[in-house]
Amino acid sequence: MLTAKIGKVSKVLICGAKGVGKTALLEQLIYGNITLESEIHPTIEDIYVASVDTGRGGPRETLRIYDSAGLFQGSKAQLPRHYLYFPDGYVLVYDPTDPQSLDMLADIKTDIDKNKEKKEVPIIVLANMRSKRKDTPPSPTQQAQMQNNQADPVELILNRANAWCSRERIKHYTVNAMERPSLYEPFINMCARLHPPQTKSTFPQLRQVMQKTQKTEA
Ligand SMILES: Nc1nc2c(ncn2[C@@H]2O[C@H](COP(=O)(O)OP(=O)(O)O)[C@@H](O)[C@H]2O)c(=O)[nH]1
Ligand SMILES: [Mg+2]
Repeated sequence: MLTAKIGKVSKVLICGAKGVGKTALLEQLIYGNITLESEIHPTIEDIYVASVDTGRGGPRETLRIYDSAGLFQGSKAQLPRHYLYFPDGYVLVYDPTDPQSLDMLADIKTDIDKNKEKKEVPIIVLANMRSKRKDTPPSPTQQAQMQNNQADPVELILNRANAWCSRERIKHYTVNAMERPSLYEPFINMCARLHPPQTKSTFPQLRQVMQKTQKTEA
C-alpha cells in the first residue's frame, strides 16, 4: 500500500565493562522481567529487538540492540574491530561504584570516534546505579563519610562522568536496571536521534504522482 510506512531499523551496540549490568538492563527494558533474584548468565553475544514509540506519531521505530560480552578491565579497553563498523548508535554503560568501568568508556569513545568516518553516530552513557538503592540505608562507611562531611564516592564518580560527557557532548543518564521506567528515556532519545522525523516523502516522484491524482480527482 502506498500509505503503509515501514519504520527504519537501526543497530545499536551496548558496551562497557563486564558485570556493569548491560544484560540486566536490556532484559528489563525489553521484557520487564528482571528482579534482584534473577540469574543472568555472562553474555557472549545476543540481539534484542525493541519496537519504540518515540511519541512523535507515525510508525513505531525498531531498534536492533546488540548485547556484547563486555570488556575486561586492565590495560587499554578495546572493542572487537567489527563493533566499530556496523552500529548506528552506541549505549555505553558503567557502574558508578567502579571508577575503572567509567575510565574504560573514554577508551571506547576514542576508538569509536577514530573510526566513524564523518557519519553522525549517536552515543549515550548510562550509569547503572546498581548498588545505590534508595531503600537501603547507608552503609557504616557511608555514614562515617557523611558525618565527616566527606563527599560520597559515588557522587564524585557521577560528577566526573557528567563533566566528561558534557565535554564530549554526550548525554548522560542515571538508570537502575531494577527500575524499568528509568530505562525508557535514554532509549527513546537514542531512537529519536537515529530516526529524525521525516516531513516529506523520500520519493519525490511518488509525491508528484499523488499530487496529480489529487488534482484529477478535484
Ligand atoms: N542490585 C543490582 N544488581 C544488578 C543490577 N544490574 C545488574 N545486576 C547484577 O549484576 C550482575 C551482572 O549483570 P549483567 O547484566 O550480567 O552484567 P553485564 O556483564 O554488563 O551484562 C548480575 O548478577 C545482575 O543480577 C542492578 O541494577 N542492581
Ligand atoms: Mg551481559
